Amino acid sequence: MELKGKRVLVIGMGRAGVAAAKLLEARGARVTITDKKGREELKEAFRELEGRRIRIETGGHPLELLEDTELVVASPGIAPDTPLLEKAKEKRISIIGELELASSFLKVPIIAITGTNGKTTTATLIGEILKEEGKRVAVAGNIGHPLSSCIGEDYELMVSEVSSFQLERIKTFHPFISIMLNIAPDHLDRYRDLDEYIGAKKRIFLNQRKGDFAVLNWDDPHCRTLSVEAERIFFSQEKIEEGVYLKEERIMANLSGGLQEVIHREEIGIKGPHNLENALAAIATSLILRVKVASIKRVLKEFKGIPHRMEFVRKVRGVRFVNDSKATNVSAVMKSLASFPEPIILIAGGRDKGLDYSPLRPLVEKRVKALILLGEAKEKIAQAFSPNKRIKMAENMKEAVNIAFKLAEEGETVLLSPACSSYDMFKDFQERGEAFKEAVRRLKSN
Ligand code: UMA
Repeated sequence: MELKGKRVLVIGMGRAGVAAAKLLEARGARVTITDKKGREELKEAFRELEGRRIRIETGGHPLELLEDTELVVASPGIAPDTPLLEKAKEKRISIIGELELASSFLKVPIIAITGTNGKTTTATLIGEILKEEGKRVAVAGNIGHPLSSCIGEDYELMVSEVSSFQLERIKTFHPFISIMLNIAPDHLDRYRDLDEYIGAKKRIFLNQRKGDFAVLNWDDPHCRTLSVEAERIFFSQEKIEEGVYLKEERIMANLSGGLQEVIHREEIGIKGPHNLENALAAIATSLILRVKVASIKRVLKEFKGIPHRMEFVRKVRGVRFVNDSKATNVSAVMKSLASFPEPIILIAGGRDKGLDYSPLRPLVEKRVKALILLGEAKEKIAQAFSPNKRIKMAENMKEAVNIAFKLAEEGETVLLSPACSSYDMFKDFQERGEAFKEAVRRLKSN
C-alpha cells in the first residue's frame, strides 16, 4: 500500500487506532486521528503519540475532518453507522480497518483464528506450539496486541486472532490457514441478526484460494456446511473419516492418508469440552504446518490456559472462586456452567449485546444455586429466569463477591461469567476480571 504523502484519517484512539496511526506515520502518511472521548480520558493515547507528526482531534468526530481525507482507517469498535463513516462512504473515500492496513505490510504466512468463543486460547496455543517447534512467531490481533505494532519485527509466521468487527473491513487480508472454531449469537447490538454476524465472520475466507487451508469445526452446523475455496480440514469431538478427532479418549489425526495418535485427552492441561475444541483446532493447524507431534504434545500437556477464562483464583473456606470475565456472550457462559459438577453461585451482567438469555435457563436451573447480577443488563437477565430462582442484585463487583461468599458453602464454586461486555462499568474484560480477583483476595477466611 503506497502511503507516502497520503492524507489518512484514523478513527478511535484505543489500542488499534493508536498502533495504526503510528504505522501510518512511519510510512510517510499525513495522519489525523480522532476520538469521541475528551483529552482527559485519553491520556495513555496522548502519551503514546507524543512527538509524532500526527494531528489529534478529540471530543467528537467533526465531519469536516473528511474534507481532504483520501483513506479512512476505522478501529474495530467503531460501528458502521457512525455518522463520520456514513459520510465517508457517501464521499466514496476508501474505508479499511487496522487489520487490513497492517496485513498489507505482512510478507509472512498468516494463520487467522475466528469463531464466537475460544479464539484467544486457540491463538495462544498455536503460538506456543510453533515456538516449541523453534519457529519465530508473532501472536497478535483481537487478542489485545494489534497487528500494526508487529510490522517490521523479525518473525516467520503471524498467528492472528480476528474478530467479526475486524473482518468487516478487510479487502486483501489473506490467511494461509483460516480457522472457524464455532458460531453462536453474539454482538447483536451491532448486527441486525445472526446471519449478518455470520456473514462478517465468513469474510475470513474471502481471499483464500486453492493451496490455502480452512480448519473447521465438524460439530458446529454453521462451520460444517461452509463452502470455501481453500482445502477444508475438519476437527471433531467424535470420530470422522478424515481430519483430527477424538476416538476412545484419544486424539487421532487422519490427514493426507496417514493415521496417527496425537495425545490422550487426559494428558491435555486445559479441561472442559470447549477447551477440547480449541486443542483439536490447534492440533489440526500445527499438523498442516508440519509441526512434530512431540512438540504439540509437550505444549498441550503444559499449557494451563489464559487469564480471565475459567481462571482459578483461590479457595476460601472451601469455596472455589473462578474468574471467567472473558465469557462475554451466552454461549460462552453455557460452556463454562457445563464444566462444573458442583453447585455454582454465578455472578453475571454488564452491558447487554442484544442477546437472548433464555438459553441459559436449563443450565441455571440445574447447576446454579444463586444468581448475582450487576451492570446495565441486570434487569433484562433477571426477567429471563423464573421468579423462584435466588436472584440478588449488586451495585459493584466487590458487593457481588461479598454476597456470593455469604451464600456459598464449602465445596461450591463462585463463578464470574458475565454473558455481557464490560464497557458499562470497566475499561475492558481484563479490568473486570482484575476487580473480581481483587475482591476475592480481600475476603477473609474466618
Ligand atoms: N470510539 C470513538 N468513536 C466511536 C466509538 C469508539 O472515537 O464511535 C473510541 C473510543 O472512545 C475508544 C476507542 O474508540 O477510545 C476504542 O476503540 P476500539 O473499541 O476499537 O478498541 P481498541 O482499544 O482499539 O481495541 C480493539 C479491539 N476492540 C474491539 O473490537 C471492541 C480489541 O478487542 C483488540 O484487542 C484491540 O483492538 C487490538 O487489536 C477486544 C474486544 O472486545 C478484546 N473485541 C471484541 C470481542 O472479542 O468480542 C470483538
